[in-house]
Amino acid sequence: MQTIMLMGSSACGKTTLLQRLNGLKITYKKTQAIEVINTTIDTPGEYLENRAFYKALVVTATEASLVLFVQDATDERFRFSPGQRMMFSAPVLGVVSKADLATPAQLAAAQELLELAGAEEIFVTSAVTGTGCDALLRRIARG
Ligand SMILES: Nc1nc2c(ncn2[C@@H]2O[C@H](COP(=O)(O)OP(=O)(O)OP(=O)(O)O)[C@@H](O)[C@H]2O)c(=O)[nH]1
Ligand SMILES: [Mg+2]
Repeated sequence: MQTIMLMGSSACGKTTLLQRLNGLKITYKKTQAIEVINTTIDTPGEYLENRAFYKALVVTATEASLVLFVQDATDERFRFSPGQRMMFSAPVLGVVSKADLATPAQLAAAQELLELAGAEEIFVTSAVTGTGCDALLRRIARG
C-alpha cells in the first residue's frame, strides 16, 4: 500500500474515508492535528481552509506518494483553488465524498471543480456505503 495524504475541508469525510479504506470501525472523531494511521496521513480540514497551514501540508506531502483532494459533493463551498495540485510534486487524485447523499448535479459539479484544481483522476465515493472505495484502493495500490 502506498502512503497517501488526505486533504479537504472540515467535515468533508477524510477521516471516515481513511477508516473505510483501512477496514477500521467507522466512528466520528474530529481531526485535531496531522495524524498517521497505517499508510494514510490524515490532515485537519482547517489546514486547507487557512493558507497559513499550506506550508505544513506541503512538507507533510513529501512523505506521501499520492495526495488525495477530497470534496464533499453536498458542500457548495469549494476550498481548492484552480491548479492547486501544483503545490505538490506527488500525483494528485480527486475524491468526491458523500456520494450517498448527493444529487447527480452535485456529483458532476464536485468532479468538475476537482478537475479544475488539477486532480488527474477522480473517484466518486461514499465511505458509508463503500461505493467507489474498491476502485480507489486499487488505484492507491498502483501508486
Ligand atoms: N452520509 C455520509 N456521511 C459521511 C460520509 N463521510 C463522512 N460522513 C460524515 O461526515 C461527518 C464528518 O466526517 P469526517 O470524516 O470526520 O470529516 P473530516 O473531513 O475528517 O473532518 P475534519 O477532521 O474536521 O477535517 C461525519 O459525521 C461523518 O459520519 C459519507 O460518505 N456519507
Ligand atoms: Mg478528520
